[in-house]
Amino acid sequence: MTSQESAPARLVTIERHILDEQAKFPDASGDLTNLLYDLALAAKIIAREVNKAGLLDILGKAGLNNSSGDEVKKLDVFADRWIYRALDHTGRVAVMASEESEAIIPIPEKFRCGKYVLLFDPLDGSSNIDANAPIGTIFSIHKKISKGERGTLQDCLQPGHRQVAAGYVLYGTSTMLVYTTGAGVAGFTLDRSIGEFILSHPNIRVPERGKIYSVNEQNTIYWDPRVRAYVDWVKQDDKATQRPRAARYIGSMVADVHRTLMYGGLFMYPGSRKDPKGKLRLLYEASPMAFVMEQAGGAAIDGEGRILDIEARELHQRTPVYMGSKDDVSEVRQFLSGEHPAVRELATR
Ligand code: FBP
Repeated sequence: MTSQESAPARLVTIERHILDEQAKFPDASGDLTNLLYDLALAAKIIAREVNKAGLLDILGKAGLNNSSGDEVKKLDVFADRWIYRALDHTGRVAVMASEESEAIIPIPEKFRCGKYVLLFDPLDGSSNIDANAPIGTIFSIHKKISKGERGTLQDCLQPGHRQVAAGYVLYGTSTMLVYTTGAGVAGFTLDRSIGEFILSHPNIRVPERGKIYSVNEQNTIYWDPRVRAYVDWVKQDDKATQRPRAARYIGSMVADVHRTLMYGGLFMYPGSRKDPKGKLRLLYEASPMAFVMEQAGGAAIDGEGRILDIEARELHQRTPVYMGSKDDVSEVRQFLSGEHPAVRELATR
């Protein structure tokens, strides 16, 4: 086999891929392309710090609390700051919103505003940082809809089906960036030796049916009986319906959803008596991951309808989340609506 034959089919950097995607939109100005570049750059810088977190004084708490009263980690602050600095001066963004900031983040007056809106969770799964478990960054991009020159809260509170792009960076065994612009999902792996995100997962498709369920069962006692019935049901023995299913839960949404994209199954963070709307944030976590999941052939609901159809009212609103393989999502939906025979049988007991 010649060296040419052994080389990867096509060596495609993320920059090359984004440009190819742009070519599909004849009137594209290139702003979205460059915005995605900027995010890829920020991801490389954050990956560098995450990768050597154990060696630097960057682990542990920053002694701050974010808008939801969660304790902020030093790496959160670092990631938040670098994403902001990669985007604030580019003239491509009109306003930003971060899970770590109470209010919207305006573009400094000295810089021009652009036509896009960036919402991001700078470091998702931060409770895993000090345990060196996978963490991630999540981003969601919308078009500016408000009339004025500067972006507003209204620009940030748009339903998920209006996203023009979304994705995440997974800081795991390798660093991956996975994104969609509404024409399928592609994954890139960071080759640190050349500092490039290389196309490693073209056209990601989630299996129609999975054998894995992913949920924090610590909250079982607070769940609606129909949610409990579903989790009990997946543990029973029935080969015809791929049961019992394997339980997998990392406690970092990016890592749990990425595994679900690769292997299929269901990731869920239900509402409960304790937190009726669950824990995950609509704008920074559920909506962008739902866009990716649907673009990969999967589904994402809040227990009733599509997560991408939820009207956003507040910047930090939360939503229950059920996403993954199409068949698994329709199954859990049947439990939540009370239609599934196993739930109806419960009602007769
Ligand atoms: P952060 O974005 O603040 O880290 O919180 C979100 C998160 O860590 C998700 O990544 C994960 O799915 C979930 O919270 C884990 O919550 P729990 O510890 O309750 O299972």
